[in-house]
Order: sequence, then C-alpha cells, then structure tokens
Amino acid sequence: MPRSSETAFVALGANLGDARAALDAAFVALARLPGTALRAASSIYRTAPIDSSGPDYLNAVVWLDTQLAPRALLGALQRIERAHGRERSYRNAPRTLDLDLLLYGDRRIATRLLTVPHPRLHERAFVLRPLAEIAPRALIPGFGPIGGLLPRVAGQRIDKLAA
Ligand code: A4P
Ligand code: MG
Repeated sequence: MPRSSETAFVALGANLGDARAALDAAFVALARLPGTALRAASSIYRTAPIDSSGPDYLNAVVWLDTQLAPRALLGALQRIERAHGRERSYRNAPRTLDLDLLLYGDRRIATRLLTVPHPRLHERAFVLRPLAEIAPRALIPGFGPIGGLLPRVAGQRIDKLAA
C-alpha cells in the first residue's frame, strides 16, 4: 500500500558558478522525485552570505508533497546536489548547490544524519523569507508561527529577484 503524502519544505542555496542555473535545475529535479509533487516554489532571492564568505547567494524554498520518508528524502536531496551542484572542473571543487530539508510535516527529528526542523532555520532570513512567501502560516516545531520569527532576521540583506 502506498505511503500517504507528507508536507516537506526544502531550502535551495547556491553561490558559486551559475547559481541561477543550479537552482533552476534543482527545481526540475525536485519535481521529478519519485512519489513527490512540487506544490509551490518561492521566488528566487539574492542574499548576503551568513556565516560564509564569497559572492552573494541565490536562495529559494520549495513545498513538496512526498511519499518519501525523511531519510529517503535527504538521500534524494544529496543525489541532486551531487548531480547538479558540483563544479566538475577539478577534484573536490566547491559545491555550488545546497539542498536542506527544513520541515517534514510537524515532525521533530534528531539523528546523526538528519535534524528537522533544520537547526539554523529560525535565525536565517534567506530561509524564513522564502518559506513565509509560500507558507505564511507555517508552524515551526519548537518555535511556533513563522511570523514570529521574521522580525528577528529583519537586519539581514535579502532581495527578491524579478521573476
Ligand atoms: N543534515 C542534518 N540535518 C539536515 C537537514 N535538515 N537537511 C546533515 C540537510 N542536511 C542535514 O550538510 C552536512 C550534513 O548535514 C549532511 O551530511 C546531512 O547528513 P551539507 O549540506 O553537506 O554541508 P554544509 O552545506 O556545510 O552544511 P549545511 O548545514 O547545509 O550548512 P548551512 O549551515 O546550511 O550553511 N548564506 C546565505 N545567504 N545563503 C545560504 O544558502 N548557506 C550556508 C550553508 C551558509 N550561509 C549562507 C547559505
Ligand atoms: Mg546542506
């Protein structure tokens, strides 16, 4: 019997190479995951690096309805990162695509490989703003309504790109 679907939110980030192309490829790959439907994609945002250096990032968030279990979904995200995100120019070149599992239903998960909600979600405008765009009433387990978190990150530079 097929598993029932669960709501999952995934953050996309890239700041090396052709970041826009990496995000566009990731949207397509996410929509093609088995047992998964892409319900919504946020705008793409240009954001200042946080705890990181280099050029500005491009960030976005997608809403998936998925039959994949959390660990299987994480594995699928990592395969997409590997397929679309690495500069192939030289060995161990920097990763150009980061896919993080933000939320999985109302679950709280703390295993060696997976922490949900994503542990830094609540302090990052580059996650909260696109998430709020597509899910303005999202409840973050352990933190409550997303609207209560946004004022705390108001000082972080983030600009929505034209579609
Ligand atoms: N892992 C545990 N929980 C999760 C989860 N919920 N989603 C584990 C995804 N992975 C999770 O991740 C390292 C390990 O985290 C994985 O093996 C997985 O088992 P990674 O993506 O390989 O490594 P990383 O990129 O160094 O770590 P992470 O956690 O993605 O980094 P951060 O903290 O998210 O920071 N500034 C702007 N403006 N925009 C950005 O997108 N991104 C980062 C990355 C920093 N600053 C940024 C941005
Ligand atoms: Mg990551």
